[in-house]
Amino acid sequence: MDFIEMRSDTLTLPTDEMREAMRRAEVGDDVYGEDPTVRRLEELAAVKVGKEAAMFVPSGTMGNLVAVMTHCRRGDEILLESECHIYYYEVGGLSAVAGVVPRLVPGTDGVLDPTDVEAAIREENIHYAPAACLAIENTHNRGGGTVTPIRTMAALRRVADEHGLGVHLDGARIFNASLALGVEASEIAKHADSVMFCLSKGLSAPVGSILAGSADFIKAARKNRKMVGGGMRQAGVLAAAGVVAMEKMVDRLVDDHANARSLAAGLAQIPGIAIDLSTVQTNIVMFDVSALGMSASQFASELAQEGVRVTTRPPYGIRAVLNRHVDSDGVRRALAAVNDVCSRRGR
Ligand code: TLP
Repeated sequence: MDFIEMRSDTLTLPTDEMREAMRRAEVGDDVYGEDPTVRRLEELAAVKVGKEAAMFVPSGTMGNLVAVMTHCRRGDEILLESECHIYYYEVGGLSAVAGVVPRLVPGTDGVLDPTDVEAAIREENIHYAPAACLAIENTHNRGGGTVTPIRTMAALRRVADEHGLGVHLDGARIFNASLALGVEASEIAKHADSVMFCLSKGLSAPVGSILAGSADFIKAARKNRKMVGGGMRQAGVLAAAGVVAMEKMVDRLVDDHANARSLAAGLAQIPGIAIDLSTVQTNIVMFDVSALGMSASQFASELAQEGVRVTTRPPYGIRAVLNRHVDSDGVRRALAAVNDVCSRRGR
């Protein structure tokens, strides 16, 4: 890449080892349960997050949707953090497809307060949609890659238990959370009944996510996955890259976190850029350009002309996601480019 790609960690390309594993993958028809590579990935993934069973899905969005369909009946209520991915970025599938009613609870930078969740759960009343599930996102995308601490996960679990709710964890970036918290991913996932995580983000697989849970949960989820068209055939070609992602790519996320911290520290020095360093906990860096008198999209397009790609959080927010294609030299070049854009604005 001759530009610095920080729009997302989803833009990471498969490694040579992944491509080679894909070429060699032993495959079968996975709808018949006969793809050995998919099975291997699912077994590996279940162990990694400490669940009985796991299922390969084409995307995180489908993993979350199928989880919601499996936890809830149509007309049930699901509690979610107001800015969470399931609500914000999944095309309303939770209502349009799963038929559930979202009840939003604002968090702090995406982190839910168990007391607020408890207050949002309504006692049974003939008028109300029955609450069936609580969804937690860790790390939290719109929060800026923020991490929900283990004690908060445990407290949220207690609240859910007291009210008979299932707990789903959108752990698209659970290994980033695990690294930031200094615990195994299974220590985070144990506070949820189901967990979705992505192979296709910082772990660099070309396609695919995992939904894990109890054997019964995954059995029901397989049927829901089939319903929404996620029954794949010789999917071992894709799963093979997922196996490499799980076995070889988790430890390298530490580099993305270090690069995110140095990008954030550099941005904090540039006049016109506002950044809350306390939210920079993993591989996402959010900052604000309002003081430059530019919209986020104006800023992003000027930066793109300097060879640095980021996404916008309108009206003034910018998101940069560190990934394996951006090294410390890339961070340095990105900071120089931001500096240039800011200086042109007379800052
Ligand atoms: N996030 C993408 C975009 O959809 C915004 C990104 O670039 O960050 N949960 C979380 C927390 C996510 O961040 C994402 C993807 C998903 C679920 C969905 O995964 P995919 O893209 O595989 O459907």
